[in-house]
Amino acid sequence: MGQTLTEKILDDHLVEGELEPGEEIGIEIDQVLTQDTTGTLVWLQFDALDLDETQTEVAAQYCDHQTYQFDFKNTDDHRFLRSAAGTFGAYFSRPGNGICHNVHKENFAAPGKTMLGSDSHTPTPGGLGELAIGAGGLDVAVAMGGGAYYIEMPEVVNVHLEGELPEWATAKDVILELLRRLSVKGGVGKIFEYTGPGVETLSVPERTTITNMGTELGATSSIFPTDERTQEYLDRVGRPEDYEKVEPDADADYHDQITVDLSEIEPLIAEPSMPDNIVPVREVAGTEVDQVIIGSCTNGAFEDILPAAKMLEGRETAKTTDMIVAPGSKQASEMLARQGWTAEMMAAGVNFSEATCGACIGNGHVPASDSVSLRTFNRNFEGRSGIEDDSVYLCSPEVATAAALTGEIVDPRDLDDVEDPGFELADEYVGVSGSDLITPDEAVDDELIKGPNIGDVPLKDPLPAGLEGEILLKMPNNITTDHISPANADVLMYRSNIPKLSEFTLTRVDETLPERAIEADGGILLAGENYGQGSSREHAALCPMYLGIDAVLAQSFARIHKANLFNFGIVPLTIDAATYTEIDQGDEVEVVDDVAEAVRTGKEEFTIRVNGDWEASAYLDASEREREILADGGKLTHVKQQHESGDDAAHADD
Ligand code: MIC
Ligand code: SF4
Repeated sequence: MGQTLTEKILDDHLVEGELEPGEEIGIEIDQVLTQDTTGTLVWLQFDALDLDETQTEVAAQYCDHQTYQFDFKNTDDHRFLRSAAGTFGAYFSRPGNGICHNVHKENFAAPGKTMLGSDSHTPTPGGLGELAIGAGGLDVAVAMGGGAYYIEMPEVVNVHLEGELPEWATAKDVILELLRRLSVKGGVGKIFEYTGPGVETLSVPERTTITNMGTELGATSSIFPTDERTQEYLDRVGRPEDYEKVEPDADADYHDQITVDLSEIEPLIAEPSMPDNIVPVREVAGTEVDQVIIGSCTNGAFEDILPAAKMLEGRETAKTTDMIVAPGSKQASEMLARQGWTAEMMAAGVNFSEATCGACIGNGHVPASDSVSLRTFNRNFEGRSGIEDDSVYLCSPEVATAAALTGEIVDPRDLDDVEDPGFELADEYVGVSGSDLITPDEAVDDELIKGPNIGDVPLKDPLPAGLEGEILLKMPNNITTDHISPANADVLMYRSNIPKLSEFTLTRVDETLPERAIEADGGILLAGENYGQGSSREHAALCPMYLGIDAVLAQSFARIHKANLFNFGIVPLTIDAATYTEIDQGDEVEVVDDVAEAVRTGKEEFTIRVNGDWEASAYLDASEREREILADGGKLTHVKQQHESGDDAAHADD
């Protein structure tokens, strides 16, 4: 049997383990990406590990999430990040230069490489045949220091594309169709590999829309083979030499296959408030729309905004509907401006934003109360836009623009006088201003500059023998990291100040949680399926750890969040549905076994006693390495100990 493309790239980078689904493997990482709201912890931990220089081929620090700098603390974070990039040898992309995934795609994404990034949409360059994975900041820091990245070998699923997209159907609709079929947890433990004759009908930016939003399926990554379309894109962005042919063997053995006939795709939309709440646009046509935003790492590229600009040319947006365009990169902004499209869009009523994540996480353009917002983004989790009870829909730039023109949701196929603008690449990608991407050689700092809000990363004690506590919160299925550690303007400024950030932990579910956790001197959390889906932010584990949470009992965990729980010494135990139903908030739960001993010796089934009254089983699914990390009280302590004992963990093992 031949190999899948995923297996080939992993094989080339394998430093430990075997490529058997479910087995833990260690891989070498070529490129690393980090951004402003996870990056501060990455560098603080890089420094705490006594690492002094990045070892990967590319390490890039972007400033994209909080570029409006509402507070001096945001600006201090950016200054710290520039100083860290300079001190340790990373590229530094200045605030306003664009969203990490967009700028990385334009400048560094390359076939056959591996990448780790402290952002969940890191898989975006999969559209160019790069195997890119999102992870917690500490894992990224270790990889940047030359350490391997460890992961359970995912199952590789073949998404076989046939046919060609019809008029008005877009790449966004392809990934929405997969979300419709598979749901937000359909991709957990999987890598989606796209093959088939439909691949060559999609250009690189269309492919990266699909790989970007594969994250919403819960997938570890998504990847396309490379071909003439990849070469064409790399030629036009000025990096023809980065092209390499990468593809699966003809007889590659996939775990599963899904077929998507592109010719049957129609305009789709995700209704509030989950990215898998998909319906055909026609089903919700007529819904009045108050706000439309085009942007984000999914659909904020030059090629995504161009169709909107063409649709708007010579027309006006509805008086009831505000339209905002937030390009994904300054390069896209500059190109649109130079070609005259910015002026066309402005004349049509568009309000232009700087290149930023911004509204995607509730930083700016917060919808009005009781209003409808249509966005080309990838997530519409409740409250993420900055207001609880929001009504955010996700769709393609074409569907968004149709709504801006008519004031209501409309399938663009039903527009009378507007033609499908199609999808095209620019002849040449110009305008990456040299001063916005500072190379390691051009670094302007050589020591860390910390503002008063930038604190140390707290550590946890080694795992004790006894583990017991009150169930402080019982939560339903699909709790996101946005619930656990929100990311809007009031909160983001504390990403480098864990004691302060902890005060916001899970307050979107129950505002008394932080106070109660401190009063009770810690405790245990209880959740349903897919706990911790969404972002890679390790703050969603670090803050609960700071509040004294020792364990999370859940029916299942999202991949990155589970890794972050290990990294910060919180025990993630899986329970069945019946146990979940029977345990209530306020119950006292005790793990009967000697936890430290059981974790170290590889025990998988634990007994929990509830209210001293009845017992149930809870399971720990962890590799030997994860067990050691947990028992030591977290990865920072674990790696430091290995360092001190002469085992150069950060470079060799961990
Ligand atoms: C997101 O889309 O939720 C974020 C904000 O980009 C996060 C990173 C963060 O919390 O800083 C992600 O996707 O990992
Ligand atoms: Fe930024 Fe939104 Fe993309 Fe996250 S999903 S990186 S917040 S644009």
